[in-house]
Formats: sequence, C-alpha cells, structure tokens
Amino acid sequence: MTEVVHTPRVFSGIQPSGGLTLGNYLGALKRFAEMQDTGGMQTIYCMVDLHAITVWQDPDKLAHATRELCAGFLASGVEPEKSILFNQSQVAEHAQLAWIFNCVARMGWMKRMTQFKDKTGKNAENASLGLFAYPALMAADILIYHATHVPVGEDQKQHVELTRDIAIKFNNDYGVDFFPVTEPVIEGAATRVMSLRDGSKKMSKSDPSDMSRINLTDDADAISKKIRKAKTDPDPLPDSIEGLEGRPEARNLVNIYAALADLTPEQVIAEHAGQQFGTFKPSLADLAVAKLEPISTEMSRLMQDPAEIDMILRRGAMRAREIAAPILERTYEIVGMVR
Ligand code: AQP
Repeated sequence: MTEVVHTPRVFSGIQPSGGLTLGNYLGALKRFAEMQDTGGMQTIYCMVDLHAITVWQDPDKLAHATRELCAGFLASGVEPEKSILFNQSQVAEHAQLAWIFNCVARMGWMKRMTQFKDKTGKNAENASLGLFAYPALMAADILIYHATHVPVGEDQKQHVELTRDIAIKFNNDYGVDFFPVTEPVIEGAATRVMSLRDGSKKMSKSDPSDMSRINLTDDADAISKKIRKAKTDPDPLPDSIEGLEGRPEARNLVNIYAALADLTPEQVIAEHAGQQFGTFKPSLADLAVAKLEPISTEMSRLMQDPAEIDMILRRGAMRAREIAAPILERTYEIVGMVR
C-alpha cells in the first residue's frame, strides 16, 4: 500500500465557452480570489478549453474567449504570482489521465449525471461522446494535481462527487492510497445564481436571452437595465428570510445583493424589509455597477495586450506541468504501463 500525505491544494476551472456571467463571478471567480488570499493553500485555476469543445466552438471565438476568460480571472483578483493560471490544453497530462479515468468510471455513474441530461434533453443521441465523458475529464483536471478542495457553484456538486467516486475506485482497484478524496467547497450567498427572466433556471452563458444574465463585459447602463427589468413578483420584500419561500425571483435578487455586498441574505433582508422592488432594484443596480464596472474596465484594458495574456498562460502551464507530470508518471506505473 503506497501511503501519501495529501497537502491541501485548491483546483478549479471555467469553460471558455462564451462570455463570463455574474453566476460565474459569484459562484466561482470571486471565491477563487478569496481562497488565494485566505486559504493558506496552493491555488491552481484553469481555463478548461478541452471541456469547451464538447459542444462546437468556432476556433477564432474559442481563442478569443480563452484570453477574455483569463482577463476575467485577473480582473477578479486572481494573481499569477499567487495562483497557477493556465489553459487546460497546454497541459497534456489532463487528457492523459482522463483516459485512465474513462476506464475507471462506470457507465451507470455517467448516465446519472444531470448536467448531461439537462444540456442534451431529447437530443442525447446527437451529443458528442466528449460531452458524455466530460465529468471523467473534470475528475482528471482535479486529481492530476492531487487537489483536495474544489471551489464551485452548486451546479457542479454532482461532478465533484463523481471525482470522489473515481478516486476511491482507482485506489481500491489498484490497492493504493494515491488519489485524495476531494471536497467540494460550495460557499457564499450566491452558489446558484438564477436567470433574471426565470427564477427556476440557472443563470447561464449559453441562455439564448441576453436579458437573463449579467455579463462581466456589460456596461453600467446594461447592468442597470437588466436588473430593473428582472422578473419579480408584486409583493414587497419580507421581514424574514422564511418569507422568501416560494418566491424564487425575489430570493435570487436578495442572494445576489448579499454576495456582491459581502453580507448574508439575512442581513440584506434586515436592511431592506418591506421595500418594494421599485426601491430595492435601483439599490441593487447601483451596487452591481459599483462592483462589476471596475472588472469590465480592467478586462478591456487587459484584452488590449493579448501577447501578455498568452505569456501568463504559458508560464502558468509550465508551473502546472511540474506538478502534473510526476503524478501522471506514478499513475502509469501503478496501472502497469511500461516506462
Ligand atoms: N448561475 C451560476 N451560479 C453560481 N455559479 C455558477 N457557475 C456557473 N453558473 C453559475 C459556476 O461557474 C464555474 C464555471 O462554470 P463553467 O463555465 O465551466 O460551466 P457551467 O457551469 O456550465 O456554466 P454556464 O454559464 O452554465 O455555461 P454553459 O452555459 O456553457 O453551460 C463553475 O464553478 C460553476 O459552478
């Protein structure tokens, strides 16, 4: 039995499959920057371009989206001096370990993944094999660094649980204690930001309606307009959090306010109890503009120098490979590949 002490390490990724949304910011990016500063753990953050092509991406747009995503990381406070920041395809070990995990994960496990079902609906026969295998690649992204903590939004919880199952099965199958059993870190007031048009749907970069989401590249006018037009009910805000029960749109706006202001939803309710949305929405719009406009301005500035972004990604990839290569080598040895 190979005993390994797993040093705490953070990994997470975002797909360059379109523009970043407020959901990505509150559920992921903001948390990434906070963990980099407070956790005392090594932080590794990735633009998962191999995941993005599980659905068709125009090559020029993919390259642009990858650089813009990197600009989004930087503008949100992730610093390349503190965190390892790179795009997935520059570290081949992710895909290599994913193949091993394709052979560990069971069809029954994969068929239970709700994201695949949500994304394909009745069109599953037409989906790419990559989209079905996506969670095994995600497990490889995490475990190629022996990452112990994965900050994600609520929607990714099932995939992190699958990562745990894969690690446990690999360790059992080969009689080793090699891969750590990773913890999802789902924290904050907005772990599931909902669409501004439909409180039962997650805010998503691929939603056909631009009014359903706030993009990190939106200007102040667009942010204010989208919040003012967000779907709500006719009642005022309640005086306790329980009063938001059965009011998903109201709850969503309260959660967004709380996450942007670094408050709890209870504190937001205490401050705004009894307010009509005609009053609450402008306060939320002002807050959102104050927090998001500097990010979008900084993203535009960074995008003027794509060569600098490419350099950051290349350097990050080199640092990432220093960790990933020995873990892949050891995995191959455990599996019985002749080296
Ligand atoms: N609405 C959300 N609320 C909270 N967190 C969210 N995340 C995404 N949407 C929300 C978190 O952002 C990280 C990166 O997600 P991703 O881009 O890799 O994939 P996704 O979850 O599939 O995001 P989208 O916006 O829904 O993309 P599309 O439309 O392409 O499928 C993850 O940590 C995720 O939890």
